[in-house]
Amino acid sequence: MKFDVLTLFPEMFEAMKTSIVGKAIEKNIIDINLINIRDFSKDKHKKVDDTPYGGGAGMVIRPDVVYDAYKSIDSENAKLIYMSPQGKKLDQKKVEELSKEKHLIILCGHYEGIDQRVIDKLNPEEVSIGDYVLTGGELPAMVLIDSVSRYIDGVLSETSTDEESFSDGLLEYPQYTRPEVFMKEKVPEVLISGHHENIKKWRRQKSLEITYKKRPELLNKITLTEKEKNYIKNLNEEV
Ligand code: 4FN
Repeated sequence: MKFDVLTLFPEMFEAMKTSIVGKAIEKNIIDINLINIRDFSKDKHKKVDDTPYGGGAGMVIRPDVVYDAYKSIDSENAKLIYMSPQGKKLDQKKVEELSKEKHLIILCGHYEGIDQRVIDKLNPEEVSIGDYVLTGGELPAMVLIDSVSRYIDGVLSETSTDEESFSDGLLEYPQYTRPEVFMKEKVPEVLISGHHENIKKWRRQKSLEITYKKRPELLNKITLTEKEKNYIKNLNEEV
């Protein structure tokens, strides 16, 4: 999968070269190409922004520079995404959908944003990572690339993709490793038992319990068996 990122701060993406995403780049499973919008400035001082019409604080990125930067990419069969607080919130369903694309072009804003005319002309899909004020779209772009990359064949080891509890929409069951006793607290007995059927059942129940207690709204997005619905109902009656 190819990611072209249009940004004024390509150096920020260096952080991605470590981690699993970095490994996937080395293995040529994904290709992240950074396009510095500033390279398309026609100004002798490489200026890309200007003051907002109508007044107000800050600077706005010029539409012509963004348009020229976009036009430098071969966009045939590519999907354009604009990281923006005005977009639909990124969720796991959208991540899976985007992972099926061959080529994503990701546009990142900065300062007060990008001149609306080039946004309207390029008509990107707007995607947000959440409702908080940020200084730019670069961190959101990295969040999107990280989450989408995990879904591409060969990025993760086989077992982690089909066994992971968060791909089924539930929160994760608690994890334990050595030592067996930490500050007088023992690892749950069932996990040491070696009884795989019981371990599987215990983990599923813990996932249901934790999701119900901490993020009950997640349960509305998924289908549960009658047995599982009953298990949750019984959690209520215990307290
Ligand atoms: N942010 C809000 C309302 C109004 C403005 C902002 C804001 C970076 C260029 C956009 C922010 C959050 C999630 C991109 C926020 C995201 C951005 C994102 C982002 C500089 C203009 C700006 C949501 C709090 C009501 C600045 C909220 N996902 N403006 O942050 O790019 O992708």
